[in-house]
Parts: sequence; structure tokens; C-alpha cells
Amino acid sequence: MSSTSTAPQLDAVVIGAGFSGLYLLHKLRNEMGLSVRVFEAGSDIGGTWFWNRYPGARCDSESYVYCYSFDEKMWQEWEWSERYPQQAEVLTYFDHVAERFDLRRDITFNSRVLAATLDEAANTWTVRTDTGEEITARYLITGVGCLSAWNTPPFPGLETFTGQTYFTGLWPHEPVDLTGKRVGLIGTGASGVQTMPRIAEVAADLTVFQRTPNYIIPARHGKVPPELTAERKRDFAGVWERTRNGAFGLPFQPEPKPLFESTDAEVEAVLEKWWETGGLGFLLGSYLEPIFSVEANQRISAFLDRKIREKVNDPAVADLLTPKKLTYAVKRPPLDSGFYEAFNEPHVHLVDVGSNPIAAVTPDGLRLTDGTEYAVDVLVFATGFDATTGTLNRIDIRGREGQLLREKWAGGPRTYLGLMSAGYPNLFMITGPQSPGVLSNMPVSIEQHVEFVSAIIGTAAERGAEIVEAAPEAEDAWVVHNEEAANATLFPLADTTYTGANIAGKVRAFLPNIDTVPGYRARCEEVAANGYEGFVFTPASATAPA
Ligand code: N01
Repeated sequence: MSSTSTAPQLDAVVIGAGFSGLYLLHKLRNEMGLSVRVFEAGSDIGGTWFWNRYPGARCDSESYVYCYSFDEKMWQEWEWSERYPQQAEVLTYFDHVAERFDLRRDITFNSRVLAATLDEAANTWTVRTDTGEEITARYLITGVGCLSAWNTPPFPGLETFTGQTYFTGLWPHEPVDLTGKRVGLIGTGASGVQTMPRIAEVAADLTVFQRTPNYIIPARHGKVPPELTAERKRDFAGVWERTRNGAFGLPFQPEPKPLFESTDAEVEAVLEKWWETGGLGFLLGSYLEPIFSVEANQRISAFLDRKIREKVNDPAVADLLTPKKLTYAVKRPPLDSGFYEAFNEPHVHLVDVGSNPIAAVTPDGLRLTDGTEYAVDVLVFATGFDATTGTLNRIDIRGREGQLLREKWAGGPRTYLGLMSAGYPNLFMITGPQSPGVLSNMPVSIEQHVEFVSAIIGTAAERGAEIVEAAPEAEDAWVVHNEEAANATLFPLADTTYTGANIAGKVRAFLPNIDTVPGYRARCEEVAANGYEGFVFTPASATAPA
């Protein structure tokens, strides 16, 4: 494909071998015939599922839609064993995908990309890894995931702790035996909530340090009845039509009768139905009004407050577990497989570190601001990620005139469609900031982005363009649109990973796009139909030095 005298070594470098990287490699190499190398920091494929091996790690999207849909035969043949895929099973699935499409031979493992620099004369990217490798490519595509930059809160004294320390997002590959141990668990997001009951099963004593309570929906995990699986398999097109048209890339449509037109009894019946069904359908299959209206939000929250009181025996513990500020729907609800119930066990304790923050890690455990100390053998950090922008900002990405991407984004990310940032030609981001990303079932958004980016690259080839880049005015308009769309909801009011508020010192900005998965896709399709408006294609001749 490359045709100029300064031809790069490769057509494309891809960063990351998770859902995005694997599909990119298949699409660009197998289908489009490009030369591609994938660099992966881990020693194998899997992305987030390679690293997050903590006990209980499981996806909150249901298996039959937490996978690729681009190959119907593969979807039909693959059999998931349970309703929600367990971490190891997702890796087995990736193994199958990699074998099927012969992907591993173009993936370089144990190689973290540290830097990528635009060569403006050659219109190429020079990519440098922590193994010292340097390679040039026409296109650079990041498939780094939205949740891969681990967050370790800077507690003083961490290095003095004499026990064992584990991070959910960086869990060891060898088995970790917590049997009979006194464990301290910090964090009650999706990871902490998933791992907590599994730790409680084996630990002698478990203390959960909670900064902010969240609403937690029952997962109701289990086997899928074979007849339901068969019915889904017969309806490939319908399953994916419903999934792609669900607001968050999951196969749910909200109740047809609006919340405010429903009686209390009707609302109660709908919520009970979804509570019993379990899963994210509680949020997405019931009412979406709580995303926009405080009153609607309070109405659903009251239902969930009651559920917490029903599940947790000690009223004081139930009260601590009950959110006091705007939380429902605007903070990602974790799915529960025994979290609330575990607090009824005598060896499980809850400590509020919202009102009395963790001041330091001591040799024996933790000390809180009021001086209270907790002695533990093991500290488990489930403290989340520097989401969406964190991983990109940790790479030294230099575009036109040497500008560092993280400096350009110092006031918050600036992108066009979450795909490109002006001044960084031929650099595409899969599920980048200001695309649906974390507000969606990731494989659905990833497939849409990979296909859209591939189509742009194909269009560039057809037009004889050596450079594709976002027009600054298109980016400006997208940034404004994102802010306006977010401000029409309650999302920006909450302290979450969506707003960057979970990371001390991170600039507050609404990070994903809130147009919904089908709304966002429609916008991309419109852009394509209008000749990829907002993207500037420049032919090689126009970029050659005078
Ligand atoms: O991270 P989180 P996570 N002192 O940021 C607390 C995806 N995911 O790894 O709420 C004390 O949600 C923090 O407190 P607060 C999913 O998209 C998916 O659990 O910020 N506590 C919070 O309780 C999810 O949204 C699956 O006040 C501190 C916790 O640590 C995303 O990953 C499974 C603290 C972090 O929660 C992240 O989830 C698991 C401090 N200094 C995860 N700093 C699937 O099923 C932070 N905390 C696909």
C-alpha cells in the first residue's frame, strides 16, 4: 500500500492485543492485505482479561453478546458455559479467535509502547517500545482499552507494609491463597464488589474499606438454559440488531410506558421483574429517565435503598452501604454475587473511609485519618483505573510540531468522534475519549470503531491520500457537542470514572460520549455518507517537501 520514497516499514502499528487489537489485526491484515504489527505489554493476548485475574473476575455483560459478531460462523460455533463469562473463559475465547485467524504471528508480546512520534516530512509514525525496538508505520492505531491504567492511590507508607499487597487490575498469574488470612479490601467498584464475596469465603477476617457506597444490582449468575441458547443461535441477526440498537450496546430497550406516566404499582412491578432477572437490564430495560431527572432518580433509588435494608441484617451497616448522594445510573452499577449478604457474616466488616479517609499504610495495615488502625495480613487494592485517557496519556505521543498529546489534553480530551485528535494525523484511537467507550458494551463499540477506521483507511487508499486527519473545526464542534450532550444528563454531577473525579488531581471532564451506541453510530454513518466530513485527506504529492 505504501508508495512513496519514504515508505515506512509497516502500514500500521497497533497498540494492544485485546478485543480491539485482535480484530484490527484481522481486519487490516487478513481482509485488507496491509502489513501490521501489534505490540502488547502483556505476555499474551487478552487485554483487560489478561491482567484482571482476581477471584470472581467475570464480565457484567452476558456472554452471548460479550464477543465478536463480525463472523457469524464463529459466533454460532462458540459455546459459552455460563450467563456471564468468567475471566479465564474469555481468555480461552481469545485463544480460539487468535488461532482461527492466525493472529499471534504478528503480535509482539512483552513490549510496552512508550512513545510514538510523528515524522511530518515522511508522514509516518515512529513507535518505540520498552524493549528498545523502533519501527515506522503509516498508521498508528491504539487499542489500549479504556480501563488499563491502574490507579494506586498515593497512600504514604505503602512500601512499609510487611504483608502481601495485590491489585485487582494486576493480579498474579500464580494462585493466591487467602485462606485463613486477615484481608483488607480497598474499593467497592465493579472489581471490589465482584471479588469481595470470593475473598470472604476463604479469609479468616475481611475488612472492606468503602469510600463511596454504590447501588449494586444482583447478577443472578448461572447456567443458561440450553433452549434459550438454541433460540438465540437461531436468531443471530435479531440478537445483534437488538444489541447494537440498545442504548448502551446491550440488548435492552426501556419500558415503553414512561416512568412519570406510570403508577407506583406499575413501577414497582417493573423494577421487581428486573431485580429478579438480574444484570444490567435493571438499569437499561426499566427506565432511562433517572439519567435525566433527579426526581426519577430518587424514585428508583428508594427501591434500591429498601433492597439493601432487606439484604443486610445490621441496620448501621445497611445505612453505610446506602448511597447518600446522586449515584443511581450515573455511576456504573456493579453486579452482585453475594456482596451484600457477605456483610451478614461475623468475620466481614465495613469501614467508612469516605468520612474518615485512609491516611497511611502502616507496616501492619492501614491507619485512618482519626488515628484508628487496622491490622491485616493482606491488602487488596480494587481502586480502579485512570479511565479512558489514562493509558493514552502515559504514552509519549508527539504529533505536529512535536506537541505532546497529554499536553494538548491538559484541559480534558479533545477529539473528533473519539477517533482522532487534530494535529495527530494517521493516529486513530479505538474507543477513545468522547466515543461511547465505557458507556457501552465494549465489543460492540470496538467492532464499530474497527470497521469505521478500516473504512477510512480504505478510503484514503482509494483517494491516494497519505494523510488523514481530523479538521480542527470538526474537533471543536465535537467537543462542544459532547459537553452539551453530557450536560443534558445528570452524569456530570457525579464523582465517577466518567468525569475523572476518581483520580486525585485529574482534570474534570466528561470522558465518554453520551449519544448512546445507536445514536453515535448513526452520526458516524452520516459522516461517512457525507464523504467523511470532518476528516481531511491529503494526497502524498501535496505533503511532499518543496
Ligand atoms: O474501579 P472503580 P473498578 N481511598 O473506579 C475506591 C469495569 N469493570 O476496577 O467510588 C479509598 O469503579 C473508589 O471509591 P470512589 C467497569 O467498567 C468491569 O471496580 O471513587 N477508596 C471505588 O470504590 C468499571 O466501571 C467489569 O469514592 C478509593 C474503587 O476504589 C471499571 O472497570 C468488572 C480510593 C474503585 O472502583 C472500574 O471498576 C470489573 C482511595 N484513595 C470492572 N481510590 C465487568 O464486568 C479509589 N477508591 C466487565
